[in-house]
Amino acid sequence: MKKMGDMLLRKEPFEEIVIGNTALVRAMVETGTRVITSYPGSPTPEIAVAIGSIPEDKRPFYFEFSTNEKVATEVAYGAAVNGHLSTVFFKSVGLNVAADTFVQLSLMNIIGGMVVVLGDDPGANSSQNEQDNRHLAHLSYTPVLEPANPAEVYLFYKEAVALSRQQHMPVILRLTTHVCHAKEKVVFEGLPTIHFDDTPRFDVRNGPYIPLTSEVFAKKRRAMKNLEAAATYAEKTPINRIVDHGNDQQGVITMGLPFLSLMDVLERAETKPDILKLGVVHPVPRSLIRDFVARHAEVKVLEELDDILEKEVKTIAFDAGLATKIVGKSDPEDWVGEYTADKVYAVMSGTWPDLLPLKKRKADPAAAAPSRPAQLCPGCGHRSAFYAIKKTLAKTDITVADIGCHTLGYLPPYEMGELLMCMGASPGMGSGLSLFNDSRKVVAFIGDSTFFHAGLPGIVNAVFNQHNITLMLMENGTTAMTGHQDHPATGHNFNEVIEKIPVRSVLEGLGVQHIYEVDTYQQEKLMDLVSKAVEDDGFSVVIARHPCMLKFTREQRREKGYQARRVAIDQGTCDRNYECVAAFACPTFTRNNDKSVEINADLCIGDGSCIQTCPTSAISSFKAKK
Ligand SMILES: Cc1ncc(C[n+]2csc(CCOP(=O)(O)OP(=O)(O)O)c2C)c(N)n1
Repeated sequence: MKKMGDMLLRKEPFEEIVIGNTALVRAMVETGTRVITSYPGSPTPEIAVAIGSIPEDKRPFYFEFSTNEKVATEVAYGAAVNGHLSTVFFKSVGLNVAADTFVQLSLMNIIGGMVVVLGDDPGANSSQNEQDNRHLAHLSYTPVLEPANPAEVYLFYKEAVALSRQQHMPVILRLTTHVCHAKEKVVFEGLPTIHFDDTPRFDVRNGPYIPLTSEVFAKKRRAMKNLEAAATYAEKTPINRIVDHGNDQQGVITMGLPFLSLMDVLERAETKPDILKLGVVHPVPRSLIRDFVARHAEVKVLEELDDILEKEVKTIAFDAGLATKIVGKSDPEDWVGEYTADKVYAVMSGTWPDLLPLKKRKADPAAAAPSRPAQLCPGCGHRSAFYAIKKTLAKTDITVADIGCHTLGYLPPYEMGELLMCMGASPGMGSGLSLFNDSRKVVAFIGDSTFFHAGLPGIVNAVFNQHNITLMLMENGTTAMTGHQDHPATGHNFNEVIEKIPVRSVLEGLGVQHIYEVDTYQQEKLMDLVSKAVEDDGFSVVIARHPCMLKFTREQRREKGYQARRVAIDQGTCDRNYECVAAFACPTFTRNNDKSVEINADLCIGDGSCIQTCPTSAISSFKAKK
C-alpha cells in the first residue's frame, strides 16, 4: 500500500500497470483536486483504497466518505463554490440518491470546478439494475466524458477538470465496471508543483446561488450556454477520434468498453469498418458525426444499454438530409448487458453478417468460471440472525429485505426478505405492506450503514405515522458489502477516530418506544426478543448485532499471539439430522457420500456460531495448531 501511495505522489514522470480507479487518483493529484467525497458502491470503492494508500498528512486533498451520495455531492459542491476544485464519486444508482442536488449543479456558477465521477454498471455486476445514467446527464445539461481504459481514465479526468474549470460547470466522468477494474500500463506525467490558495473565495456576487423562480430561466440559459461551449470543445478535442480503415461503405460510431470490444472482435475481420470513437458522449460533436456519417454508405451505432447516441446520430443525419443508412439496436437483447467482446460479436454479426465470417473465437472452457451461488461468509452474524428469526416468525409473516450482505437472507434455506428495492427502502415498503394487514406481521431488515444512508427517513416516518412493523437492524459495525468502509456508528471516519453515533441513541432520539438489542450468536435470547418485538403494538426495533466476521478475523490475525480456532464434529454423536447443513447452512459444512458431515478446514473460522444449532451437541470448538 505504501508503494501505491508513493507512486501516486511521485514527482517525476513514470509508467505503471494500474487499474482505472488508481489511474484516476493520480489524475486527481496532478490536477490539484482539493476536496473529494464519496459514498461507497461498486465499481468505485478502489478509488478510496488508492486514496487511503496516501498517508493522511501527505494527502494534498481532503477526502471523506459522506453518509450518502446526496450529502457527498453537497459537500463537494460547497467546497467548489468556495473555489476548490472538487470531485464526488459513487456508483450508478448513487446518482438516484444524489439526483435532487445533482440536477441543480449545472445551474450554478461553480467557480472551483467540479467533476462527478460515476461508476455505471452495464451488466448489473453489482447493482440492482443497469440504468443508463446518460439520461440524467441530458436531463441536467451536464457534459459527459467516457473513457474506455485506465489510460483514458487518467487523461479524461484531466480534460473534465479543464472543461469544468473553464466553464465553471459540473462535468461527469462516466466510468463503467470494466473500465474501473481493467489493468494496463499507463504513462503518467510528472507532478506539477501546486500552490493551493486556501483563502475562502465564496462570494454571493458569483451567484446567484439561490434558484428563486425569477432566477430559474436565467440559470437554465446559463446551463445551456455552457453545454454549447462543451459542444464546441467536443468538435475539437482529440478525445473524439477516428480510426480510419479506408472503408467508405461501413462506419461504426461507438465509445467506452464497446469500442475496446469492437477492436478485439475486428482483429478477426477481413474488412474493417471505419470507427468514430467518442470520448465526449454528451454533448456529441454534431459536425464530426455528420461528416463521418456522410462519408459512409452505412453507419452502425454501437452503444451499451439505451439507444441514446443512436437517436442523436439519426437526428443529425436527418437534419443534414443524408442518405446514409443508420443502423442502431435491432434486437431487444441489444439493450441488455455489458458489451463484452462476445456480445459485440453477436450484435455486429446481427447487423453485418458478412463482416465477421464466422471467425468467432472458440470459447475456452477453462476460462469459464463455474457458477457459484452467492452466500454469507462463515461465521457471519447475519446467518445466525436469519436462522433464529426464521424459527421465530410465523410462516405467513412478511419479510422485507434491504441492500447489503444481509440481502442474501432471501436465499434458501433462510428465505427471509421477500421483496427488495434499493438502499433504505425497507422501513417505508414495510410500512405500506402493514396497512390493512393485521393478520400478517411485517418484519423489515436494514444494515447499519444503510440505516444512516437512506433508512432514517423511512424510520422517522414509521414513528411519525405509527406504522405497525418490526425492524431488524442488522448491525455488523461496518459497511460490509462494499469492502468495510466506516459509517457514523463505527467510531472512525476515513481520517480519524471519532465519537460513535450509536444507532440506539438515534432511535431513542426519534422516540422509538420498543428497542431490543442482542448479539445474534445468542440464539435463545434473539428468538425471545423477536417474539416480543413482533407482539409490540406499533413500531419496534431489534438491534441484531454481531461484528462482520470477515473484518474481525482479518484484524485478529494481525494481532500478536493470535491463535486460530476451528470446530469439529464428533462423528459418534452426530445423528445425521443435517440441521447444520440444511437449516444453518454455513458453507463450511459438507455432506459426504457416506452421509457423514465434515468441516472444510480451509473455510472454517472457528467462531463456533454453529455449536448451539446442533440438536445432538456434536459440534465443539478447539484451538487450531499453529
Ligand atoms: C444508492 C446506493 N449506494 C451504494 C450502494 C452500494 N451498497 C450496497 S449495500 C451497501 C451498504 C451495505 O452496508 P450495510 O447496510 O451496513 O449492510 P452490510 O453489507 O454491512 O450487511 C452499499 C453501500 C447501493 N447499492 N446503492
